[in-house]
Amino acid sequence: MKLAKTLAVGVAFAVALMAGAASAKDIKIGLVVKSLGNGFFEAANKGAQEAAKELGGVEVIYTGPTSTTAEGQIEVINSLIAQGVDAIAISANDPDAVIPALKKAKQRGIKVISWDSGVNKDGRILQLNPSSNELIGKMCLTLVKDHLEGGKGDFAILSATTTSTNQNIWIDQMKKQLKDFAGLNLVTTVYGDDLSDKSYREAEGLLKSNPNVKVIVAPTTVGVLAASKVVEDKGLVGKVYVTGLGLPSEMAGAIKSGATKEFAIWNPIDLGYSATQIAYHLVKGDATGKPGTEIEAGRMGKIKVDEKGEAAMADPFIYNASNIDQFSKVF
Ligand code: RAM
Repeated sequence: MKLAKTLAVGVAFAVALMAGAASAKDIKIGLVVKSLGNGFFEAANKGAQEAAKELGGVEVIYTGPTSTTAEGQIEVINSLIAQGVDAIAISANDPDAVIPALKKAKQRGIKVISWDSGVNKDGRILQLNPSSNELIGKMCLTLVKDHLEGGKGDFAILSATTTSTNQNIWIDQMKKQLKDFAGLNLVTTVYGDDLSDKSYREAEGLLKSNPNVKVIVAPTTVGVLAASKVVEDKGLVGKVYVTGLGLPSEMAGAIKSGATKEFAIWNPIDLGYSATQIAYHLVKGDATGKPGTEIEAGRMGKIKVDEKGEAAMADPFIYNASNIDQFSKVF
């Protein structure tokens, strides 16, 4: 009798323990970024951790390669598969090269989405864009125009890597919409690979070989910062301007020095928050992510998936001397 009772208590205790273990960090989400050490992704991770805390029982594993390569991301994906994550949310360095690794993840029952820099259809359930791609392209050209005297002149693009999905889409959009911006002349596009040093050298080189360039537009937070440093270091403030997509916290100095008058970005914290919410609901099974459906994303409300399997968040916002101090404290 006594033994039976002890056994029963023991079993109950073991069951309670197992239930406890299952509810503690039930769901693991791998948040894969283009590379570590990029302030944009660190801000996105803040949002991701916020979502994890809010949802409860969720662990977000923030990870990525040290350099912006697809090979590095493939290694990271394989390691996440080995760790038994439930979902992977990736900002890809290449829309296709990561697909075989992501398909392997899918075969193991892992829910895969892309966010920020997309993966092509075959490799993910959906792609979360920060904003409308068309609008980002138009915004970049408007920023160039605003920095050119009389709204006319030569400009150049400093991008991230040559295979980066998001930058390539935005550059395409800029080229498509150039016809609506009379007097803007795109001279060249160079690639700094979202590495500070390389971006700096590329910006420096392009100004040397194209002395007529009056504006560098960098649709990357790493590039825009590096190009502003070149303008400051080479005594070009007031002669050449830099603009594009930047983080207020990183670009406050460039606004103060005059290397830029204004630039734009969406909220990276909200982006990481939403990607995590979406991944969570896909794992829970209360959302499919299929075209035409909606997914609950906590404080961001419902996110709608379009016919192409993509969703877009808010419009980009412009930062200048009037609001830089306020926002540089946020991201
Ligand atoms: C860099 C990355 C990221 C992009 C931002 C604007 O941090 O390339 O993918 O969205 O810039």
